Amino acid sequence: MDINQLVDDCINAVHERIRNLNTLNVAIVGKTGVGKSTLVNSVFRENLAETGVGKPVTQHMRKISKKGMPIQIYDTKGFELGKNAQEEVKEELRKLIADGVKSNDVNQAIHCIWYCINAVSNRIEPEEIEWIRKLTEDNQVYQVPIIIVLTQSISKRHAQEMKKVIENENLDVVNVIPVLAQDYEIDEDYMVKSYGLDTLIALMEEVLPEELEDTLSNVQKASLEMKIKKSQAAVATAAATAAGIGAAPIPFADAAVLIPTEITMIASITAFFGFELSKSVLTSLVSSVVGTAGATFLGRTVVSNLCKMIPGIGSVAGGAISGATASLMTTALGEAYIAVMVAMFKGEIKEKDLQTETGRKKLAELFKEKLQGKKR
Ligand SMILES: Nc1nc2c(ncn2[C@@H]2O[C@H](COP(=O)(O)OP(=O)(O)O)[C@@H](O)[C@H]2O)c(=O)[nH]1
Ligand SMILES: [Mg+2]
Repeated sequence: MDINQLVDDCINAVHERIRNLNTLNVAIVGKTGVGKSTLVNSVFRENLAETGVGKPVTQHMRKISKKGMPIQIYDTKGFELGKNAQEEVKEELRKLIADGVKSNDVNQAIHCIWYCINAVSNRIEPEEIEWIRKLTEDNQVYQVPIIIVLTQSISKRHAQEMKKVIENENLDVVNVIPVLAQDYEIDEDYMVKSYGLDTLIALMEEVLPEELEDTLSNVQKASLEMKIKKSQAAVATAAATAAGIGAAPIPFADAAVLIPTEITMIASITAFFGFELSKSVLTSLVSSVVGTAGATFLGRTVVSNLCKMIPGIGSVAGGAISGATASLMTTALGEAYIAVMVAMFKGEIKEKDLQTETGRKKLAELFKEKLQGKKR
């Protein structure tokens, strides 16, 4: 198998993995100006609210989506316009939820509602509390999780007080989460750092049905922790599969039988990080895994390179790969790939770096470090 073929297989596997993700549908309610769009842009990748396509679906609601992203946001407008408008929003939302359930399709269902209240204001309007209470009553049938998000919570103490006031209302919501979606500049010398978005994602992970967990990891950018945790689970699964394959020891030259398992693992990790990697980037990644840029064949080359790199595998008995070795190799590869994804997520490695010789060297170094079990 040559590298080009391997890269193509990887790309296809990544596309397939992403294509198979279910679509997450979130409805967001709240007055104009509370910070709904800012929240969406900060929680989800690609500045969704800004760059996505918004399509009116009802009088007070538009659906924001973007090609290649398995998420749809139902964004309300006009909630501040008074009682009539608020009644209409509730009715439209109720219908949206009911239609979703009727469709019997997970991709059409509303999975979560964010009710946004601006924490800068000093009080919560009783009419808003009553609106939420009515919504939760209607919601007894379908039980869509409702999260109250306290947006622009510049003062944490103040936000906590507001959270308590709301909690004392005993509304049937999953939680009240204070967030500051973007850093807030008080003056030249003082900046309040954004916070709370990872808590919101952790809560989403808890309340969403399992079939949307992979999607959440893909579309969100607020919790690196979630991406890493899910990726490590994919590595553990692949390592277990590899151990099974190696249970009857594999001759050195046939190590390529492990490749499909490893491609599946790489595809999952890529999907959890939500990168759309171009062919040239994946080529760089794959060639650095293989080690020598000029290597055309996997199998013996890769395995012997890996065995040299990973401590404890040097002594492969009888020229065959055991289950334990297959599992170790797969784990090392997975960990190395996660490390690269993390570096890319943090912007330490840029996609365009991978087109350059220096960038590729850096990547190869990182792989080598990881394969040798070094911590960065
Ligand atoms: N610094 C900062 N500004 C915010 C935040 N949330 C909202 N804003 C500002 O508040 C204004 C209204 O926010 P927007 O997201 O458009 O509210 P929407 O009408 O609910 O979508 C904008 O000028 C935002 O820049 C935040 O978390 N941090
Ligand atoms: Mg908006």
